[in-house]
Amino acid sequence: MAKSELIEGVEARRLANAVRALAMDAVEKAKSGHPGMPMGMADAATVLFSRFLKFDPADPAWPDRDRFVLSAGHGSMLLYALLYLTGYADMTLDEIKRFRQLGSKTPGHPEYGHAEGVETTTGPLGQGLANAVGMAMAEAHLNARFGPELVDHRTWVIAGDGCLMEGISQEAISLVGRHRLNKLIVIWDDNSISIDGAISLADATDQKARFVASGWNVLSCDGLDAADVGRALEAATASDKPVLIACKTTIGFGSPKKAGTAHAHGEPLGSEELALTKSALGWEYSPFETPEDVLTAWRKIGARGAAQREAWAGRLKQSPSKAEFLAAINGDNVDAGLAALAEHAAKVAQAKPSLATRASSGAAIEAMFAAVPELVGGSADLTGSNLTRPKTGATDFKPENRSGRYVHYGVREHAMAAIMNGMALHRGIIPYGGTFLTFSDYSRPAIRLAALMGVRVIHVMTHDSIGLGEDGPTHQPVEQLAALRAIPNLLVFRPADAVETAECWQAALANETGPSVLALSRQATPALRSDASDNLSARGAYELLPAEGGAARVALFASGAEVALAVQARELLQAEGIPTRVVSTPCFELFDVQDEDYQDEVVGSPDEVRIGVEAGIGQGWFEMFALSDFIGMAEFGASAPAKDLFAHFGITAEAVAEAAKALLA
Ligand SMILES: Cc1ncc(C[n+]2csc(CCOP(=O)(O)OP(=O)(O)O)c2C)c(N)n1
Repeated sequence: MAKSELIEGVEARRLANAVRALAMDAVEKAKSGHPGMPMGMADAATVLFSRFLKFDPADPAWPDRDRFVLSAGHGSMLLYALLYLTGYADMTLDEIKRFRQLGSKTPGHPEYGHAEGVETTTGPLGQGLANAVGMAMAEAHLNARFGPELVDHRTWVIAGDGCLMEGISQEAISLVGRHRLNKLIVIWDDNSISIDGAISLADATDQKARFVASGWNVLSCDGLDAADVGRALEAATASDKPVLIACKTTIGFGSPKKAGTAHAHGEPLGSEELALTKSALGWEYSPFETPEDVLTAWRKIGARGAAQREAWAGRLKQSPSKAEFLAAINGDNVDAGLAALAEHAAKVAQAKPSLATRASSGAAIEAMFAAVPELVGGSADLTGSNLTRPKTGATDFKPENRSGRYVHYGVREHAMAAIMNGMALHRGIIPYGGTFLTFSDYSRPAIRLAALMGVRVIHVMTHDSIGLGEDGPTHQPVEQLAALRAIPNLLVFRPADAVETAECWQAALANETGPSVLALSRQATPALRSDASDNLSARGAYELLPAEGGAARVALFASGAEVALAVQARELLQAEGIPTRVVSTPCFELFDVQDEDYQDEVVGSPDEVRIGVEAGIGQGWFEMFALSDFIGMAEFGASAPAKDLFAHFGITAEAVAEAAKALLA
């Protein structure tokens, strides 16, 4: 590294050593963590933060800041050290000392919402890279919508070998390559080491060739040479395509015994080696101490962005689009969308269409799309099946039309979900995307992170049961609803008819603190509701039909397309003089948070026979509604017409009525 490289009067290496020292000390104190990556990448990150990244610690959420994503989340101390050194108010030295402790702003992996400057939760490798693609897409879209005066920033990523080995990376890089989003710059920590040892144990990919093949520009640099890193980053900012910078580093750089080995990856150096390392780096300060000249220089670096932010604020003030821009960033148009959906629900309550709920969802999207310009839809190559594309108002997002509000994600369910997370985190976009419910398994890791982060992402998942018929068991979800319901802070909706579908869309759109899944039928369902004045689905479960001829002896609980079947079963039972009521259960999670009185009222008296009906597994049903029995699936489906399958698996009105009578006997 060129010794002469000076930043704010201090040698770049000395600035980087402050990052290294904090990372080593924090991991040592916590007795756990990953020092190797921050030690290897400290020089490159120093160059990025001091010379390229547009940020202002005094206003961390400034909308036109560059986004920085530490995809290699195990190296979290790299980010925490940089946030502390550059002067983010909430990242105090105490927080650094509380690394990995309960309630700290410095959890083991960066978690969105804990400390300012952490743009996304990373740790599950590859997710951050795909989030960054979503952020870059959001930037490009909003840049087209509001112009460069208000939106003109880059997305920078530090990714490791692990991120690049994960399958999601290929999904993400090929999509962004196709879109030629040149403001995305990925700095690859090319250190040839992961946990088990050398990367060559498990991978011989020519990564540079892979990125080139996916439509990227690829640059290389010596990650331990600030001048060389600066040269590469400078070149990257002039690219006409997304850029990968292969940044050659040494894991655990500075450690005499551990550098360049997997031993530096994920364990404290140990006091002896730590002392040897500091001495090798010429760092003669006590634990957690950053010498004044170094801290002053870092704080000056942190203060530089204020001028850019103020200039931007001035432009915003003058802009005729100011109100529209702020409404977009703050999600203020959601109210108009909710109103449009309420109007739509009232119409379908009158019209009473018999439609597949996927078609009702398409109509709901159509109804609100114009009212909420922030909605950006898409599908993982199933547009015609998911019915996610409104007939009016949606054009394709593409290089020639970045203001397009419809994304063809290609066959990339996992990246689609992670990209939507990135869009939502960026703000200014409310993403929704479609696939088949059975492939929620492919999206699941990213859905889980959306739930953990608490971001509004809406998944439209159609073909939600054996009711899809002939495509067979590979495509028929059985355990997916239960599996999704197991994710905390995720709302899983399964509407029964057109009114409920509009209501569920309303609840999903209003859910700004977490993701939602809309599970929708391929097959038509009859209209069940004729009044949409109150959003009953938002209560999670409600009595659709009361018992007649006395107190209910049977209560049938059903979701989605099976509600109509429960209604038929009720008719059979009522015809035999058995008072039976039907409860529709579009969203377990929302029912679970209703007050106890309401829950008791819906669940009913212990004297009733209570049967659940859903063409999926019964897991979760018995506890939620204190059931006596459940009619559903206990095995995989089969390839046949839907009607035959329901008969074959015993999910029929007759079977429900028989089960009720058996329990009453
Ligand atoms: C999806 C996922 N799988 C596994 C892990 C566990 N893990 C954390 S770091 C790591 C190795 C990463 O290697 P690399 O990216 O080269 O990081 P470095 O060793 O250079 O720090 C693994 C397997 C994880 N965090 N996420």
